[in-house]
Amino acid sequence: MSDDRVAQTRGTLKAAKQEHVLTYFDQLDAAGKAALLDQVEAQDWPALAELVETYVKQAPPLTLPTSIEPAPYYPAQPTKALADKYSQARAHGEKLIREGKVAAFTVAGGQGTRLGWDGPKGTYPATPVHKKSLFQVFAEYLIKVQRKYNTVVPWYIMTSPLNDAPTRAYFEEQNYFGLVRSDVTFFPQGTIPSFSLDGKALLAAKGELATNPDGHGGSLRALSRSGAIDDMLRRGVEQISYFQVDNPLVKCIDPLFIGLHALDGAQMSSKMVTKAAPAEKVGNFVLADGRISVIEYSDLPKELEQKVHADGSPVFNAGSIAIHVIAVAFVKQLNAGRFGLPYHRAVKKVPHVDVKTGQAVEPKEPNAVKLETFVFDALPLCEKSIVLEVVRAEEFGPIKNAEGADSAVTSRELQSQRAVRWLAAAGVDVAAGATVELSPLTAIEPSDLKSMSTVIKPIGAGERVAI
Ligand code: UD2
Repeated sequence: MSDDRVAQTRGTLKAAKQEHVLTYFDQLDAAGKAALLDQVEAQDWPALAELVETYVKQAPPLTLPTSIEPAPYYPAQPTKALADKYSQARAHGEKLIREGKVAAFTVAGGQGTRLGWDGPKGTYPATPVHKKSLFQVFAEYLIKVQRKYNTVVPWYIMTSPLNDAPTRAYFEEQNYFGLVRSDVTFFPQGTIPSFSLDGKALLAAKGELATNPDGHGGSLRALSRSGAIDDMLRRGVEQISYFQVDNPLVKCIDPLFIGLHALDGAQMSSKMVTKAAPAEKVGNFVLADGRISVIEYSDLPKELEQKVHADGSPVFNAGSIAIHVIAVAFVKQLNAGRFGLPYHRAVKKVPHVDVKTGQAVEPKEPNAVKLETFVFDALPLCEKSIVLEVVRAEEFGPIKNAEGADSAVTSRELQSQRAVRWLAAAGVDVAAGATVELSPLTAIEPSDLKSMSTVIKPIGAGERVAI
């Protein structure tokens, strides 16, 4: 490796007040030196130096928009006036799907620390009877859509450098669940150094920066840098159906949502559920200075959170479930300019090497700042954005925690209850207390079960059945 390269990197780090990163450089072997230089050069140090001042050394002051109103939304049940629009939108969404203009996109780069699962979160056993993984549920959903509409829905999965290899290996092992391999694309998201509270980039080892994934907001850049957007354009894909890896109830591809978004000429749209309680820990959809935006639960002023209508119902009732449709042209346009999403700051425990002593430190208290961007912060950049209300029990049952709320136990229960509702609506006799798993290959919406009542045997109390 050239002395010039090392000198240049030292200079860049020095200008950013981060020269300690190369403290142990001379002790590394040739491969170690090259790896550290590669890692350092991949970061934008002048930009990081600014971030350290604005976001790391102190939390930036919270600036709220001047006007915060509830966001307008399409209701889950169309009013009479909207009934025709919903039918047209569904038909339009189906047309786009049939014509191969829709892709699925899963953000699966998170560290999943709350779940305590030793592997990519998408490999977590999610379903109530067969314990199929989250990835399998989505794969079956996409196979069903492809069969139903005689089309191809390419699937893009954003990983992180930490879980990319095990995610790919898992799909290989499972033979892609029957999907066509060339229609499934993995790409890792970006990372950003984790900083000490006084703004120094931490070292995970003597020859390695400690980094964290740059948040799901990083997906908007990673889609472009990885070549995924070019691949979509080659395939004629116009709309991206975006969902998180943690929700097995998600409608991976929803013709109504896609159709409403496309007919209204929106760039990025969102689904919302009525919050379970005013202080529920989800982002809030608002109209902020005239633009649809999400304000995190922790940032919504208390008086707005608790504000009620005359009938006592909360005014800010629209919770984000992190499901979006994003126009390919919008992602391309963002990346053509210099767009930057705001950073969010979290203080966490990050093990590291102490540069003064060379000793490994396992912190007992939070010692580091992790910076992330959030995808919903792109909403105010849209000229047009719509919000569609959906029924929580039908579309939201995430697995986030090892136990308690939003755990595998609650999600499996919700999956089974939804299956029972759909089967009962199709005329199948299901006794209370049964556990039912409905594969997306069988049905992705209640109408797929029409006329199944004659084929499916009645299900007795206490039975565990997978259909
Ligand atoms: C998110 C939303 C919350 C609500 C909830 C619904 C934020 C900040 N909050 O909360 O408002 O909508 O979801 O379930 O988004 N991910 C990456 N890369 C990263 C970080 C995350 O791919 O660098 C993925 C992660 O794999 C997961 C998703 O983003 O699929 C959500 O991440 P989270 O668990 O940090 O978000 P959560 O549950 O706190």
